[in-house]
Amino acid sequence: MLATPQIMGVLNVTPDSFSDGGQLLSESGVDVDRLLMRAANMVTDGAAILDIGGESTRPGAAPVSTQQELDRVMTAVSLLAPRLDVILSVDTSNPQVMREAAREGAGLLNDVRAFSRPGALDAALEAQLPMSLMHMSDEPDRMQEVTQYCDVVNDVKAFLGERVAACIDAGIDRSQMLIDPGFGFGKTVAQNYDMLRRLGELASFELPILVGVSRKSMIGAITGRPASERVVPSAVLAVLAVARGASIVRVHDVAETADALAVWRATRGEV
Ligand code: 8Y7
Repeated sequence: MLATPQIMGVLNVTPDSFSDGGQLLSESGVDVDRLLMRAANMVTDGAAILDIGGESTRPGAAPVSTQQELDRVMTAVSLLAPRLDVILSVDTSNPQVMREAAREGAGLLNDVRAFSRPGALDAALEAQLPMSLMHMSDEPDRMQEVTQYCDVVNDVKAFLGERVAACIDAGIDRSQMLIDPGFGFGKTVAQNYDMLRRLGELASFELPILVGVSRKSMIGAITGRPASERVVPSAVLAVLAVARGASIVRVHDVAETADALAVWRATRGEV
């Protein structure tokens, strides 16, 4: 586990992500001034990692071509890598995007499909970067119909174990790997909360745990609030995730999460 929990700020260069889509991308492409401003603010607010995504994984989101995804992601990576002292994560399942981003200075590969696409393991092997293996039950369009688990935590652990093994078989070093139970990716509300309650059971992998719960529908289901009004409960869940072993929390609201983690650390005498 990393010494202190790290905040990963979400930077979507997509037209259609569920809570911040279209803010940094218009018809004419990536808005570089806004992107740089947003990214720099997140770093000032306490993000150690920025997660750049060029393809929405929201169910029903428009598929993007490799060229479109490359244009979006590479514009962001080449703009931010030389300017900000932060780890740039690329949220992609596309091996070509992984390769080019690594070449331009990306520092983490975040694949919600856990490097299952043809060529993805080879790209990760070449890149030699930290990589996040996330659980998702099926492709985004079908995942919410695939929520039949024997025991959600044990089944997610079995899946992650298989992906870790696949990475090792491909020649990738275990020290590069992070695991993520994939909150909201093919899980009912109850299963998501079960997973968070029992997050500590993932400690048996002895790998850093990444958690993304920020503004997700599991919060909307409890509070009845739209995505933009889920900031406080998102920060609460981020603290709980860290308290249960998460090393990295992926969030939209960096300053609020940093404050919440700071007061939580103070209660532990870690000021
Ligand atoms: C996660 C994620 C998203 C997550 C990791 C959203 C790209 C959906 N969620 N990556 N990506 N973990 N590793 O609500 O939970 O932001 S997209």
